[in-house]
Amino acid sequence: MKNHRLPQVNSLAHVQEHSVQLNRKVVYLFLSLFFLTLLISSLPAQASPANKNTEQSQANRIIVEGEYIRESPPGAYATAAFMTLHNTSNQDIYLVGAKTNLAKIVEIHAHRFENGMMKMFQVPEIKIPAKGSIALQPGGYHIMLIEPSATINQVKTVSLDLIFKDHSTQLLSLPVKKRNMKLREPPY
Ligand SMILES: [Cu+2]
Repeated sequence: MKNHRLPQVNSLAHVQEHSVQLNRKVVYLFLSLFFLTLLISSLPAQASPANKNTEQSQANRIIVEGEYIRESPPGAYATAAFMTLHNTSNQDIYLVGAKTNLAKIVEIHAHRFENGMMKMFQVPEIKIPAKGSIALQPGGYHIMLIEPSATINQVKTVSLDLIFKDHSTQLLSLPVKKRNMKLREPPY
């Protein structure tokens, strides 16, 4: 009886061992796939602007002055950031974008007269001439924050990255300014 049962136990143990090995293989396969996915998804992040700043970066040639962000009116779909950009270099520099965690979409906008009305439109870039300055101000160039987070009105400053043509970035801390209704300024 004993002799007869022993091989069965051994065989069962063998099956268990085999299935443990198989499970390990499956786990390794999943881990490999997981890390491969992580690697692939991290590739665009490595190429992201934040890592590209060097001494010669365009971002380092730009001095930002008078930067602020407008308080967003209740239920508004957008608000805007304004500032003056000074180019200290001998070459034209282009602002090509901006980003912040507090808005879904960030665009560079300008204004033009259309049918007797001021209308804003998106532009791909703003040229900051060599040794010159450009003002982003209500009714002119502005950085449009579309679908801003409600948090904007509850914080004192908003972090915003300016992105230049060479992919270099400059991180700004913009104070949040209340809207002055008496001034009748253009909203953006
Ligand atoms: Cu706009």
